[in-house]
Amino acid sequence: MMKLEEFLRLNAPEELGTVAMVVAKGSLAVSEAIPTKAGLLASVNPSGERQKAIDVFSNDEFAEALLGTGMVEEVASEEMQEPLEGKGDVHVAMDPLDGSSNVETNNPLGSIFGFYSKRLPASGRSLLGAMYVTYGSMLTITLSFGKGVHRFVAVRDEAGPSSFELSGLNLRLPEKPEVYGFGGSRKEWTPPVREFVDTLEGRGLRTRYCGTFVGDYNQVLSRGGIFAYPQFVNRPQGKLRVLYETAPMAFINEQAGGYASDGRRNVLDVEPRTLSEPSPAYIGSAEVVRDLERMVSAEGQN
Ligand code: AFP
Repeated sequence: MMKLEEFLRLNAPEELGTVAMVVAKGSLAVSEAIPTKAGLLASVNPSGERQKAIDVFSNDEFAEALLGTGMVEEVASEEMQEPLEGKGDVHVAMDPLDGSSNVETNNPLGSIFGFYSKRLPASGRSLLGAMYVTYGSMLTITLSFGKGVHRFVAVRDEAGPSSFELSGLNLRLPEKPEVYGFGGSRKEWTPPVREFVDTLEGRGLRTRYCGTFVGDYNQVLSRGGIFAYPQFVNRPQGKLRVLYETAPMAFINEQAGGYASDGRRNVLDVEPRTLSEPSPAYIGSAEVVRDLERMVSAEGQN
């Protein structure tokens, strides 16, 4: 079995390997803290959502560890108004605890990291790598530095601390798409999104939705299909943030043979003007997402 440290030493540029390793260690601390830090704090994040103790803890844990590497020039986070400044070349955008409203129901949670080469905000085209953590039935890390997608699982060693062991090399989306999950409700979706969803069951897909982007995407990566947080009639920009969420996941998805769209173009081509700019997102098996893109963009031309 190959451990994450060794994999990174052999397969990642030194800076990214160091940064990925501190994220992995941070995820162990976050995972342990979830049961005790689920109470509500009276603070609100830049998007106006109430923060829980675990949101603040995971933000601080990852930000401090990343800046402590001496390789990170800035850390921008969904949980902070302004990026934190450090010294180095890597620009990190993170959602330190994705799906935190799932704490109460014990559905999976996640963390998402984009490693950019440019000052933020920047488009996904300047991503050097990306990774996501799943806090589910297993703690896993899925990452890409532009040469395939690889997965590691945290294994508790009886004699010592947990380590991350390779569990999947060069992951690819399966050819036959099986699942779909769309955020929001039918009446909120725009007509082409509704029409597209109506075609999916006829194509043999079935619905699966857990309410955490990472958890929902993770099953699309394993089973094939599509996850979307779409454009709404009254919320044309959707909900998910380009910099922290959709671009890093699109980077990984593309490396696994998939495609991600904002409805008109590749998510990686979206140029966010602000750190927390949202965008509709449709991500998963290339053929399915391209069909959706055709339907959504055709509607726009009428
Ligand atoms: P929270 O972090 O507030 O739980 O939001 C999670 C999220 O941003 C993303 O992870 C999910 O895909 C999406 O929201 C779920 O949104 P709905 O609750 O509207 O289904």
